[in-house]
Amino acid sequence: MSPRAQRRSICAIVILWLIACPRFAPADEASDQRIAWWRDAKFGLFIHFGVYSILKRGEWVQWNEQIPVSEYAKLADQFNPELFDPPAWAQAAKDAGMKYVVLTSRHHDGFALFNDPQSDFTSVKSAFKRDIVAEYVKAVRAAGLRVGLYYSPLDWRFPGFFFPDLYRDSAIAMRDQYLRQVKLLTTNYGKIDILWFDGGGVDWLGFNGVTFNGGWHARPAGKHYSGGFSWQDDRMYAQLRQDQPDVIIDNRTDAPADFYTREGDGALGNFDNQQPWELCTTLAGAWGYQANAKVKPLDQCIRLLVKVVGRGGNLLLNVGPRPDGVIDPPQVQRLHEIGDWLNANGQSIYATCAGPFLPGHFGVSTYHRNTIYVHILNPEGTTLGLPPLPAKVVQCRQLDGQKATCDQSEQGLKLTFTPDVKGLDTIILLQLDQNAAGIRPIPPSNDSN
Ligand code: FHN
Repeated sequence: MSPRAQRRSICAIVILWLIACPRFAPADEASDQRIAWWRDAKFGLFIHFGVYSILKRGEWVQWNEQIPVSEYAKLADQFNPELFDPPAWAQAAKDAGMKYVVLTSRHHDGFALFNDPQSDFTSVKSAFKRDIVAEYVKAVRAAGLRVGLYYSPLDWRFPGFFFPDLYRDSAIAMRDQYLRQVKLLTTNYGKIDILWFDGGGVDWLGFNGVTFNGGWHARPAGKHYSGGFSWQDDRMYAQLRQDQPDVIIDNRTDAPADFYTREGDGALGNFDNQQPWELCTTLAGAWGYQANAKVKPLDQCIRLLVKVVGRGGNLLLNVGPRPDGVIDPPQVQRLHEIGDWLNANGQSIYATCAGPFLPGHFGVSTYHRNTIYVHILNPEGTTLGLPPLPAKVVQCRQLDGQKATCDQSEQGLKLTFTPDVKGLDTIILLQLDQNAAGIRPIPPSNDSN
């Protein structure tokens, strides 16, 4: 990014900060209240599980390999995760220091992990004969974690998804299923804290493409679907708010979102404390189970979590259990290691706000009331220069107990610290004489870049 563009983006952030309250400009008070627990939670477990797990080639295997719907449907007769142990899933999340879990209740292939009397393609009518969502919800709640359900309105079994105007009856049947199944999920399983929609909204219709004279091409960026079909998200949303008034939803339908999604390690993006957002990504490079998935290194996981939280977001980290229902042990081990780090350093993550030092080459910062946590991710030696801070630093210490000092002057702060031997994150606490929420964003100076 050119220095001019960087200045522009920093100015935009500063303006946003000036307009907004120190933490979030409430999109609306009700949404801000609904999502308060989620903003403090910071970290959740995503679970992609379904009949696709049997084939061990990810959750898009049906589309990627163009498996006919009738062929693919036979997988339900093989679906029998005999080691399915939802308390173990919940414990893995808890051991990781995660505060919520989001399970795919139905992905694009149409296989529902819950009971739907009007669908034969469900876990209840499969060889497994059990309502996975019911057992999952019970276990996650019992573990004291918040309950999330992923749901994909689109369903590859309906030609009306691909050609909503040509196969209008099929598209309407798909919408009827959407409205019916959301009703089932929000009335049959008690309190649901998060509904994570995926593959909804008009822009997914037609596979994000547009047909013309019998042809098809990708819809030009920014050009929305303009056909005659509607998901009727307003109907879904009215029903949702009635059945689960406190549930929070993401921005992947056309209904009002409580939080926004970024997807993949590469989508870390910019600092944004104006709208609640979450980065979802995989722990092992795959959403649905893939036999050759390699778990990401611990430092990559922890540093991503710190970078996300230091930009104002939450991290939703995904596992895809094996066909037998077990999360691969190396992934469970990694989750435990992340939890060990959060046990020691969680106060610099949970219930914090991003800033006031904006992200820079040095790393990021977070704060909680009158304590700033400077996360030094890329130490250069044992000192770090930070721009002037419009508050008095009354105490400076290193979270791991190692020696750290802070020299404050009108020119800025000079931190002297002991780099984290594991090279993960050196966290310096700066105790202020006031609440950090009143401090405007502080762009990185050259020293701290
Ligand atoms: O197509 C899906 C994909 O399979 C996966 O579920 C991700 C997770 O966010 N969402 C969609 C791709 O954006």
